[in-house]
Amino acid sequence: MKVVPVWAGALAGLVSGAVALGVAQLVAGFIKPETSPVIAVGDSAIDLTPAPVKEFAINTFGAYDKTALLGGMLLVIALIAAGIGVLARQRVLYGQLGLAAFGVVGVVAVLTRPGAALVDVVPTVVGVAVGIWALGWLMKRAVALRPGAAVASGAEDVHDQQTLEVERPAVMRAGDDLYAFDRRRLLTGVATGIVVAGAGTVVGHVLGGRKAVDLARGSLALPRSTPRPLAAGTDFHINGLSSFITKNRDFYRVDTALIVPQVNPKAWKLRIHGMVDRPIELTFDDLLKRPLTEADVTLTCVSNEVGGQYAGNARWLGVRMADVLREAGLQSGADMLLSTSDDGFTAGTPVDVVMDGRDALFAFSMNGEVLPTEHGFPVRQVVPGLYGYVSATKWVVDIKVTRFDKDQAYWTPRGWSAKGPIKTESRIDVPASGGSVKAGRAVIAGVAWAQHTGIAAVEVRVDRGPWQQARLAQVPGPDTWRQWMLDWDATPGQHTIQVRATDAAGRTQTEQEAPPAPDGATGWHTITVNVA
Ligand SMILES: Nc1nc2c(c(=O)[nH]1)N[C@H]1C(S)=C(S)[C@@H](COP(=O)(O)O)O[C@H]1N2
Ligand SMILES: [Mo]
Repeated sequence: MKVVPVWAGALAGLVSGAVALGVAQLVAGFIKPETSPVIAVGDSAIDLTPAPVKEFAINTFGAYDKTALLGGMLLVIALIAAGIGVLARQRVLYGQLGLAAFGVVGVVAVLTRPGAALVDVVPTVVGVAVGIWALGWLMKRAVALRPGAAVASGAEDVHDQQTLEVERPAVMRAGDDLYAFDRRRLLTGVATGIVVAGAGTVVGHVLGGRKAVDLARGSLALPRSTPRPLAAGTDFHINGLSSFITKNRDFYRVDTALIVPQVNPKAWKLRIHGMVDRPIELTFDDLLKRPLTEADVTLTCVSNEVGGQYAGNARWLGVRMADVLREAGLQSGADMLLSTSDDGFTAGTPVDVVMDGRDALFAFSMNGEVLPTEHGFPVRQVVPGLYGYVSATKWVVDIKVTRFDKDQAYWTPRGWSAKGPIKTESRIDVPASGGSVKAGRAVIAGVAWAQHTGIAAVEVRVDRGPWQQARLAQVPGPDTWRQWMLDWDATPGQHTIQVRATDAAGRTQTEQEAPPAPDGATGWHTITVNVA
């Protein structure tokens, strides 16, 4: 084995250690995140660290003290693993014993955590077992029989290092010169190991994070809101017509997150800073203790095409953004709230809109349920009247009070308007576009929205005939969409149906067609149906 250079032994040890940790993380992700040996050893290290050292770490690294600890730990582990690999050059078994000793430390750490159970050692044991196997496999790949030496020994045996070391016949012991270092095979093995270690770590982390947040979501008791029944007459209950309230599971979802951010409410904080007199940091508990507001608000995405489905209406419960901002003390000249989500997305919301008395909320509940993770748990913004990309930051963690001429939010340099008031829109839900209808009495119905102004009228025309006034459902206020319907005597043949809405300020939707970019689509929703 001495034919294996020191660097190669160290590399094999390093990768075996990484595989052990990656596999352990993966298994822990499935079972219980806290049972990952890295976390357990880290927690133990924190507990065992003398107070002065801890204070030094916190003073030196600030909020990054945990990251620094983890980094330091991984560095030490890496050095030991490399050493184990160098040892394995003497004899693979020595290296494997070294890994096993490592495992023992991990097992002890896991078992001494408060509330530990015996099964908690499973991730460590499985991880170390796979690591031990990986080391043997890598060391085997690192040596090959020299060309021409095959006659003497039998090519099959050569790659079985463990028996090779112990049972090698005397004639072969004569020298390692029978064997050569096989760099290429070792490196392909190393690459495989890195992939396994990386995938295990990432997948385990995601699974574990999700589990912890699901648990937190499930056990959260929402503060009671002043129960407010749904205003009567908001829903015509027509088949195929969007219900007034969109169920959480049917609510459209738009965000830039590949993996839904998992934010634990226990660790969540909202920082408000920038052009304020008193910067604020709120915890989730702080938020729940504040006066609450419940509001029915229709969210709309700027990417919604005329007639599209990127709109939904829900009852949100949360804290008024204006109350919190007033406490922080907005400085004059500030005109933008730059909110940042846990995953780095940003939105720029006009200060005057949030402060004008409307129900702009830091929301933590949606339709009476704890906010679903994909809709921003634990806290998201909801601002009536603005498209989501400039206002509805999910997983919100930071608000910088600033100016539009100083800062830009996520979508602005990507070709979307810096400000995004929602354009008045109406949509035909029934009959379905391109569908067929039985001749005779039929109904045309849909929804229309003009958030924070409200819908005053909806008109429908068939085959470009005269506009007819649709009947409007009730609404609790100006911030939701409004159902509309019209009885129709459907005659056989193909028909074109069009709709247009007028907002409470008397402005009728423009016929002018515009695409969603840069600030929202316009035009009249037009469908064709077949009547038979
Ligand atoms: N963190 C984060 N929040 C976000 C987004 C995002 O990409 N990331 N997208 C916004 C956009 S464009 C819209 S339309 C709404 C959609 O909210 P929903 O997914 O709950 O329907 O979220 C907004 N909030
Ligand atoms: Mo959006």
